[in-house]
Amino acid sequence: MAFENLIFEIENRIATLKFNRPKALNALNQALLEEFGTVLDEVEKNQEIRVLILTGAGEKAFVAGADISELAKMNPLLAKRFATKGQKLFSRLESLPIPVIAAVNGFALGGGTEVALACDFIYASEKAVFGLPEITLGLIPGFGGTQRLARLVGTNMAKELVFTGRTFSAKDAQSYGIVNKVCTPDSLMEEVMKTAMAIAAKGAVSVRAAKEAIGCGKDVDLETGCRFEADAFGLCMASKDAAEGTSAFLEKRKADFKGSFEE
Ligand code: CO8
Repeated sequence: MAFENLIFEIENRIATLKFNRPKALNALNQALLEEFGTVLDEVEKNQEIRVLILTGAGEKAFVAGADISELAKMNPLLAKRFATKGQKLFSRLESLPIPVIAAVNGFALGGGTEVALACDFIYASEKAVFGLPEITLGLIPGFGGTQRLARLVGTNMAKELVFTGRTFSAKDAQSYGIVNKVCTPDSLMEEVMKTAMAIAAKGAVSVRAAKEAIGCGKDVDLETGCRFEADAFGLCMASKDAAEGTSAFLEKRKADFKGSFEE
């Protein structure tokens, strides 16, 4: 699929979406968000894709935020509409049935940190710079940042980061629980791909069920979450993958997962 502001590729069942406006440090403008929506349509439809990776084109940035030249011209109604559009898109990203990994290769500011927070987990280059600097523009995060950051790192740390708008390193992001792994710039994509391939080699039905169960648990009490987990566990037993995985263990061989249900 060809786009103006994105590069989207699928190889070995792993899809990679690269934000591609390097001259503007991959800032999210309206045209890019439209294309992002089209990519999500494809990822939702294409049953072959097992993992989606998000990263930025060029050496310098993952995404340096929403496009400030567009923001500056918006009246309040348009700004609200744009914020809502971005929020819906990031919620769709978060709700994809397959795992999504952010490979943060440089600046991830404002909307850049927000899109990474909507992914299942983040690997970052040592050169990555995170932050929600909207306060320095007289604004606040508008693509879900106040909500996802507070849920991930706790309200007090989120308040400090949002009130000051200060940027922070990949190492700091890791210590706050935002980043899973910090890599050298040269090894980032290799490390992300290794993890993506390890996930893609597992049973697609169980990976989806695990994502759904963990996602469900964020918003409900423990008992409800556990009940959901038991239902999802039962459903996994109806998959060919469960039959294959358990047989392979007992037969002392490597499982060959197909990702389908019993007919
Ligand atoms: N929007 C538009 N253009 C940008 C952006 C951006 N967010 N960031 C960088 N650029 C452009 C620069 O204007 C510059 O363009 P040009 O070469 O034409 O002058 C080019 O990218 C390179 O940038 P710099 O020369 O500034 O590069 P530096 O290495 O000196 O600095 C920084 C890099 C520190 C990343 C710097 O560019 C910067 O501070 N950028 C802005 C970061 C920021 O404030 N992001 C938050 C934006 S607001 C936001 O994300 C809100 C999300 C919710 C929106 C809700 C909808 C209403």
